[in-house]
Amino acid sequence: MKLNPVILLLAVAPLAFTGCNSDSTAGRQKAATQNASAAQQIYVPPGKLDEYYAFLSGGQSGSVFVYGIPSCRFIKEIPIFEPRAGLGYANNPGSESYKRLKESGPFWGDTHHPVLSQTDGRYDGRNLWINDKGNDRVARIDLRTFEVAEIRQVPNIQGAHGLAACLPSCKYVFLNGELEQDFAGASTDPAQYHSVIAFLDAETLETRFQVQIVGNADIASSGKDGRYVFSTMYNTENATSSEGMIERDRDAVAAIDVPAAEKAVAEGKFTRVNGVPVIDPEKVPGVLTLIPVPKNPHGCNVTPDGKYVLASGKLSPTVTIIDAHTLKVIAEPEVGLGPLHTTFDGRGNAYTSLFVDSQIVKWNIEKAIKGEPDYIVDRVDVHYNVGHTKAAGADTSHPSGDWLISLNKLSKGMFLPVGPGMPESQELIDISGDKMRVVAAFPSLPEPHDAVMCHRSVLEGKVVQTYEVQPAAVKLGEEKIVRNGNKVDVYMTCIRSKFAPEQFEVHEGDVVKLHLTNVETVRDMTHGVAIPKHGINLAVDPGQTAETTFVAGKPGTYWYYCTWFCSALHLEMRGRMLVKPPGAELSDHPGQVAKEDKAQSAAQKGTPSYE
Ligand code: RUQ
Ligand code: CUA
Ligand code: CA
Repeated sequence: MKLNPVILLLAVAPLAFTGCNSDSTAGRQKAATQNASAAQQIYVPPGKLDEYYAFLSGGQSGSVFVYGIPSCRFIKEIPIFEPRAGLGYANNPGSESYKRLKESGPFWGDTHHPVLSQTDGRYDGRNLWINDKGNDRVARIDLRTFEVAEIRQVPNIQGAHGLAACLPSCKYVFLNGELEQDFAGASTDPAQYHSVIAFLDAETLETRFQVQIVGNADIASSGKDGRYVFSTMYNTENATSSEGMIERDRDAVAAIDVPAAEKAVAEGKFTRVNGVPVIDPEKVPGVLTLIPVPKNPHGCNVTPDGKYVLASGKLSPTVTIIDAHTLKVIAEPEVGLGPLHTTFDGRGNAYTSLFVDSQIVKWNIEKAIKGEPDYIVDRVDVHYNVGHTKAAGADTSHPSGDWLISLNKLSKGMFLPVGPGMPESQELIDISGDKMRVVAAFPSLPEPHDAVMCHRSVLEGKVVQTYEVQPAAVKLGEEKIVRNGNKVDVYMTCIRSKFAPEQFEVHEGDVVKLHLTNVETVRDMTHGVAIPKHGINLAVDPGQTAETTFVAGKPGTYWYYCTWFCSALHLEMRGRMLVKPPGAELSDHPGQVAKEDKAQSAAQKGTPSYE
């Protein structure tokens, strides 16, 4: 029988339309409801604080980005290896931060792995460490001020990549050499190549000892009981070409017995290279164990209970589960394509980033060990090509189990196009239920590799409101100008809305050292001082003293002015540097301004005239 196509079309059309219609309406409604509930989850009303701090490494920006979670609001950039004029960091050649950075190496960095200090298996809110893969440095950030406290270049190492703290004590942080070289860094002969894992004093960042390995060391993670620390190695071939680096079917996880290494150092079983004791494990058995794992592993993560270390396969679709005490491989579950890093919820689940699949896969560790077929719990798509992933508190013994960040390498169409290059893309995933839920995406500067998230209670009461009075501080009313030949010290204070002295005189060519103390006693009253045509822009937080040295330029009037909007008299907050020709007579009026100024004396009594 032949059917009339028109009748057929009419017959099915209403059905088709209703079906389609109701489907899309329901679909849209469902999506809208889901979006609304996701929006509610991340909404933090104005004036309310986020629950978590997320510290994202800044990659080739050389810094650390601080975001609030769950709102995904950007709060601060901590400049470390690169100057940041806005914050007065390392941009004034005569300043302390500039000199310290210059002493440590070049003015750029490639930060990868932020590490928070712990006490008794919990974040303690004291220190944040970060490595610079580009110039083999480590920095320590003091979390009382969120500023760099130490920067140090590490000898005998190239491509200082993996960084972790030795748990449980955090006595050392250890740093992995990813790029092979000879000890002196002076040979081109591959037969001389090896890498070191460097153990640094966690406070001073001085290198205490190093362990030499043949091949390279990539990502680092510490056991929880003070015995072993672990590093993945993808170039056990010790090759110099990418083909050569993928020759072997298995590479390794290196386990270093830290007490055994300390004993070797105490017994003098080392060679001193560039001032650092280096242990050759071939000569001191027991210090290094190589555990074979599939081809070119990447991430290395110890479970919160300290039982297992997981090596993510990268070129193998597996994660290798190693007993962290016996160092035996106990399972190798398949998880998906391109596994890079693994993080934890504290409920027995692992979350592995899959670079090739652009997914986070959630899987149950014990089920995978027992070989139960349903060990994969859930998968969620991320956008796109995830590198690191980190759940809140996941490096401690007590993960929070609620939020996870996916640090994606490509954002493609996720944000408004800003040219051929696009911002980096992070996604926030709710992991509190059985199913994961992507609830937000947020851009950042290039390029976060790793992140660490801690609850705000960790830092409550730790972050200071104002700087403690520093020994070099200039006290209110004690401002002065001290001349010694062509060297001039200007001791200056600032407070809403005045610099004291409001003018000073120097000769052309004088070497002027400015000591500027912000004598405010309330949080957030930052002042800045810019000196036109002299390359000076400082930022000074309440209680802080900044110093910088410069050479006075051509004769003339140079108004120094406040760069941080601080009060209704912010624009009036300025003073004059009067540069006179060599030999001209100079006069000073230091002190008088500070003592007689009404705004200042009011502020001193705690009743500032301008808020
Ligand atoms: S590394 S993903 Cu330092 Cu994994 Cu970048
Ligand atoms: Cu001080 Cu503006
Ligand atoms: Ca290899």
